[in-house]
Amino acid sequence: MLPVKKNGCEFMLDGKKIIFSGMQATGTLTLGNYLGALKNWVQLENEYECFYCVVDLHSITVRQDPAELRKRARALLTLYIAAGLNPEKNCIYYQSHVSAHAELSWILGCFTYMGELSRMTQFKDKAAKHSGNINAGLFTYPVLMAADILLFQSDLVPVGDDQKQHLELTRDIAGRFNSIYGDVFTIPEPYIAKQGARIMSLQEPTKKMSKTDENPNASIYLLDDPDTIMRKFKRAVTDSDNRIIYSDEKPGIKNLIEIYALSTGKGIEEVEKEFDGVGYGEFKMAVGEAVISLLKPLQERFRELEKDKAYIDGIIKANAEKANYYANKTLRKVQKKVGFPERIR
Ligand code: ATP
Ligand code: LTN
Repeated sequence: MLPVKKNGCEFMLDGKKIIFSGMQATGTLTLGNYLGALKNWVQLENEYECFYCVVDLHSITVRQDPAELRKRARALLTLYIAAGLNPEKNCIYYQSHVSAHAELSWILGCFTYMGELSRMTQFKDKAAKHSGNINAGLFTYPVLMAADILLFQSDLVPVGDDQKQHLELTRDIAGRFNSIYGDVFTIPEPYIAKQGARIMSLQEPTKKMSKTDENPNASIYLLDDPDTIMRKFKRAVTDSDNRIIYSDEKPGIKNLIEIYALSTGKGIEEVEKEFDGVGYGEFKMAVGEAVISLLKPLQERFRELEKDKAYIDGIIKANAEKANYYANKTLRKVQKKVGFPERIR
């Protein structure tokens, strides 16, 4: 493979465009995380050079139990692989194993305005939800996210549409830095799927499905057993009109149609036709069955991988080395640009 120079940083990436994304180890992944993000990542590995991070630094913006966090972070990394990401082709790693994330975040924080950060809707939502712990990390969370993305000279960032605002801020910070110091960072583009970008809560379908929802019936977790999945769909909040139509006025049914369509690979209109005249009870069972079949192979693969400690450890080690290598290239360049003294070797 030939080294490729990208903004002065050497990338041995065969000229492919670079993709970066991450997920927080704050809970077990939901169907929303899968359909809105992870499932789409799997299709990108041949065309792009991909980095997928378990963003454990971000996770501590909300108080975590240490043993639980460690366990969840490992489960998340294992789920990335179980969902089909080949760890030989995709660099799957823990954010906390690459200290450049935190170092670049500090520097970028000095190029980000308080006003910009206070406009972030995720901050407002999380501050309201955790009113007893509105810490500075929660506020500067998007700066760390910008550092994640910019460290790898990423071209594209596949995320659900809740992250669009953070992506725009990342672009602003990168542009601001480049306008002072020259072309240091690649300006990333969001990569948001048309369908599935926002899977909604089964209990409050006007709110996104989230892995930290207090009501476990609101979310389908990727490791839920078939009975639990079926029970949650049967209890899903809908309306009393009993017609299966994809409409903004029927958020519960709209969400179920979308989940069914994405799980089976069918189009929205095809689904409407298939269930024309069918009652909600029967439809909910069909959605449950479709999701159970969708998740079955992933769950089986997860159980196998979980037992293979040496294999997962090997991936963690090798990929952390790769990620450190590329991240440090950008970090050293940034440090030089802002005027930090050269390292004596
Ligand atoms: P938390 O509950 O801790 O806020 P979360 O479930 O929102 O977490 P994240 O770790 O913040 O999940 O997000 C991981 C990825 O999943 C992101 O790309 C995000 O855009 C996507 N995502 C999260 N929730 C949904 C959803 N309901 N529908 C579609 N995509 C989603
Ligand atoms: N903020 C994101 C998680 C995240 C991320 C990233 C996504 C952290 N760093 C870099 C894409 C690229 C979230 O809450 N879903």
